[in-house]
Parts: sequence; structure tokens; C-alpha cells
Amino acid sequence: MFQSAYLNDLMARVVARNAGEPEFHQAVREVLESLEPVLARHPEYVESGVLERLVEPERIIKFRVPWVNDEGRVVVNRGFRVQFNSAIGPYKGGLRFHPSVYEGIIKFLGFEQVFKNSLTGLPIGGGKGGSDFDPKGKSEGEVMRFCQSFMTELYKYIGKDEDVPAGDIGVGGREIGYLYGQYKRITGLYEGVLTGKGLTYGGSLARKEATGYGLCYFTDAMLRDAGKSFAGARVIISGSGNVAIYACEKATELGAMVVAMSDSNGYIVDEDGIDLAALKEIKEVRRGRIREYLKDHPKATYTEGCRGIFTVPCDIALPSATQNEIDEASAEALVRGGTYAVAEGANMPSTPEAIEVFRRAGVLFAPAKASNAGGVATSALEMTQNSERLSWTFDEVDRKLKGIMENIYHNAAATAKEYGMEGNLVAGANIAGFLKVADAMMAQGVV
Ligand code: NDP
Ligand code: 2IT
Repeated sequence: MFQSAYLNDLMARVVARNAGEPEFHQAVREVLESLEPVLARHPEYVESGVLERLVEPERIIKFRVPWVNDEGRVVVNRGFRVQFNSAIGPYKGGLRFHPSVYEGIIKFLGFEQVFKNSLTGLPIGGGKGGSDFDPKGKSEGEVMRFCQSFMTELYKYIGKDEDVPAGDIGVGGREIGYLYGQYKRITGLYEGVLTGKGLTYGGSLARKEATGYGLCYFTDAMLRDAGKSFAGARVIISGSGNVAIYACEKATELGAMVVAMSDSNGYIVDEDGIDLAALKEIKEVRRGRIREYLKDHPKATYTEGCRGIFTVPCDIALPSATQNEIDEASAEALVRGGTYAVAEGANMPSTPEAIEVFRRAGVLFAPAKASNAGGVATSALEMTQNSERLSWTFDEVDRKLKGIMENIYHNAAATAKEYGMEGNLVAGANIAGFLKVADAMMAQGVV
């Protein structure tokens, strides 16, 4: 329940108009809760219908993706692109390939992306897409044919100044390559229509590392403000994909010991610190399962079930797998285990009840749309390099990324303080992200 009757009514309409999409409702509710004090100060946003427009995507594209598997059978998946908001730039956001994908997941991700992209300070609007295709267990040929079919429909709606997709769960360098090849083949355009590209065809150095590194830069700024640091800290990271791997790399470089990581089947604990070279070999090269880590690390342990990782005692937790992976019970387990900081690498990994547990326990909490913005920020830097037809060095991109993440932290912290909620980065990030988009929407009239 909100204090404002207007927000109660708006939320009820969002739920009714988007029935059966709980993740989308959750994302919208959290933002609206943060905006309550803003609307009290700025009735003009209500009068201009900014919020009604913000919760409705500008466009939703939904399409059939037919392809032929290795047995010669026709398989039909569903493709989506939600072009959520273009007030401050072309639609920008990743593509997720995972069997759990449906419209509600893409809408929640697209909605979050609008505010995240605003926080980066760069000119990018919000969008998200994907498919219920499961790349797991598929051959190279199957993945390629699926990507080609997906792009054969998607290409009609995207372009370097229109909508620029990238990776997310199940979409990494390999998939981006196949998607890019098909876009170029159909349109004849060699343009920066996707980010996360390979380095030989327009990709940016440090994009692969950016989300994980950026998460650690943000967390480092938050910890330092509280008189703490990664040095000597015990860290757990859920997931073992793109975000988790490079969060592990940077946290370790900053002096932390990462003792546990997971995949959707289970988690490993290595009290000597995760051997990242071995994990990369399993996950990035062989596309294997995390339990294979035990073969060469007999002292490590593997436990079935991915949620158990949050019972491993740690100082800092970096959830970097998927939405709602930390529920109330997991949050309580973390607090019991001594966790004093949680920074979200994944999108919306903590349920509202979990966030409430952290708040009550005084845990430093970095919300996803601020702390994982380094990936999309570096995607925007890739777009800039593509427009310039130049490529910057790794250090140049990494330095800019660090500056952007520190800036997001200070902006979110200062905004929270300005609205009388010092230390509440959820509110600070939501409000700061909202203000830029709302002002741009007001300036552009009712569109
Ligand atoms: P990857 O596909 O590279 O890795 C995903 C990891 O999370 C894998 O270890 C996977 O395990 C695990 N995982 C996925 N779904 C589930 C599930 N339902 N339950 C338990 N574990 C699961 O994806 P990314 O690392 O790119 O993305 C991880 C998170 O970070 C997502 O929330 C994404 O939206 C977010 N993110 C990604 C960005 C990027 O640049 N890539 C940028 C900002 C946010 P398994 O292999 O067993 O499926
Ligand atoms: O959730 C995200 O911010 C991403 N998956 C990255 C999007 C991008 O366009 O790089």
C-alpha cells in the first residue's frame, strides 16, 4: 500500500493491465514506492501523466522463431523485444535466452533498464528482449540457426540509432556473433547495431569484464564510505556466468577472498579461494557444470541446489545469477552468517522481503539498477567507439567505467540524502534514475 491514493490506483491498474506478470509488478512497485516523496515535491509529474506513460512500454514486439534442430525437426520458440522508453536515447538493453523467458520477464527487465541506463549518465533509452530458447545442451549449429532465425525477424525493428541489443543470460559473445552476422547479411549494413561484439568486428575491450568489474567498483565506493573495504573480506558470488566470473576476478584483485560460487544446479565452496582460471576453463571454454571443479580441487566441496550458497558465512555477498534468488530465508541466513554488504550483480536478485531483512539488519545494500550498470555503460562506450570508427585501449575503457560507477554511487547516495533517506541506495537510485527520464519526457511533450 502507498500513502498516495494516486499511486495505489496506478499500481492497481498496472496489475490489472499486466495480469500474470508478477516480476513486472514487483519492479514497478519498488520504483513507485521510492517515488512517493518525489511526487509530493513535484506534482507536475503527475499532472503530465509521466508515470502512466513510464509504466507502459512504447512498443512490444513478439514473434515466432522457427528453426531446424540436428535431428531435422522443426522447433518453434518465441521471441520478444520490449522497447520500453526512448526519452533519453535509443532503446538499449540485452537479450536473454532462457526457458523461463516470457513477456513478464522481459517487461520487468526493460523497465529496470530505463532507470539503470539513465543512471549511467549516457544517452541510452531502455529496452530488453529475448526468447524461451534454451542454449544449454544445443550444438553449435543449432545455436547458430536459432540466432539466425531470431535476427531474421528482429532486424526490422533495430538499428544503431534506434535500438541496440546486447547480451544477458544465455547470450554471450558467441550468440552476439551469429546475430551480428545475420543482421549484416540481411541489411548490408556494417553498423554498431549490437554491443558485446567480438574484438575483431567492432567490440570494445573491457565489455566482457564490465558488469562484474563495475559491480566491484560500485561496491568498493560503497564500502569505503562506510569505512570498510574488499581487502581481507570473505565473499560469496552466486552464478558462474559472465557477471559472476568477472566480479570474482575484480574482487580478488581488490584483496578479497571469494570462497563460493554456483550455477543453477548447485554451489562450490573452496576455502583456499576460488581458482578462477579453472572456473573459466569449465564455464567459458567447456560450457560445463560447476561441480566439475572438484575433479582438480579435491579439498573443495559441492552441494546440490543453488539456494544453499547463501548459507555460506561471508562478509560480502554479490548475487549474480538471476531474479528473486535471495528470498527472506536466504537473506536471514546471510545476516546470521555475518554479511555486512550485499551488492546485486544480477537484475532484481533480492525479493522485497529480503531487502527488508537487509534494511532492518543495517546491511549495506547496493541495488541492481545502480550496481550492475557497468555492463550497459560500457555498451554505450562501445557504441561511441563504433560511431567514431576507433577503438580505445583496455585501460581507457576501464578507467571510464570506474569513473561512471563511482559517479552512480555518489549520485544515488546524494539523492537519497536529499530526500531524507540517507543510506537508502534503493530509493536514491530509483529517484535519480527517474528524474532525468521524467524531465526529458516533460520537455518532449505528450508522446
Ligand atoms: P550468464 O548466462 O553468463 O550466466 C548466468 C549464471 O546464472 C549461470 O551461472 C547460470 O547457471 C545462473 N542462472 C541462470 N538462471 C538461473 C536460475 N533460474 N536459477 C539459478 N541460477 C541461474 O548470464 P550473465 O552472467 O550475463 O547474467 C547474470 C545476471 O546478471 C542476470 O540477472 C542478468 O540479467 C544480469 N546482468 C547481466 C549483464 C551482462 O552484461 N551480461 C549486465 C547487467 C546485469 P546455469 O549455467 O546453470 O544456467
Ligand atoms: O541488464 C543489463 O544491463 C544487460 N544485460 C546489459 C545490457 C547492454 O545493453 O549491455
